[in-house]
Amino acid sequence: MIFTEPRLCDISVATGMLQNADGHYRKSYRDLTGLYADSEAFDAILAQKADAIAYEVTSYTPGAKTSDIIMGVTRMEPGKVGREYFLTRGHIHANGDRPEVYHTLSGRGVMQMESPEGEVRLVEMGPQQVCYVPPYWIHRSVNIGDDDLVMFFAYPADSGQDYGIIERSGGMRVRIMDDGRGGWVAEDNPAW
Ligand code: S6P
Ligand code: ZN
Repeated sequence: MIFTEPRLCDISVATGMLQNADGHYRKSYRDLTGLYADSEAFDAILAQKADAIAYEVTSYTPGAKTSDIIMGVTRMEPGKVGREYFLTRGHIHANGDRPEVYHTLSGRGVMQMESPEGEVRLVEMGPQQVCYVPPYWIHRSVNIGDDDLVMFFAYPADSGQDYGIIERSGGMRVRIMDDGRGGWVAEDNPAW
């Protein structure tokens, strides 16, 4: 039997990156066109920083099987598009029965989850809180804080990501908005 080699990866919380990673992807604001409700406010951001990094993911993939675990770090800038807090695109795992674990390292976020039938679960997370995202839940992270949101994640390597499930249904059922008092409120997404 051939054993997989162990791998030690440092996490730089300050830069929001996994060191000794073998995967790195970035999403610019331009890449997020169509994601937010307020298109005028989004155009104003594009005019300023279309190619700046909105969020980035560094990860380590030891193999491709269900029994392999991808681990990594997502770092997302703070900010809002109009009243809507910055977010990741969100997806369901293409193999829907694969779960995921998210651990907030710094910043404040909401793990926004939705079942394929439209049930909504919103879990606010701060440093050293861990959220278990069960199988079949669509998930995205939302940065509700004033600083970068840095989260460690781990999930089975053959999960895959299906982004179409959200695109086809006009986004997720609710949007996480500024409540005008420094907090957040979930408002129905009329496009859903
Ligand atoms: C993958 C896992 C994370 C996200 C990352 C970016 O299953 O949930 O690595 O990929 O947080 O989000 P998204 O929705 O753009 O892939
Ligand atoms: Zn995922």
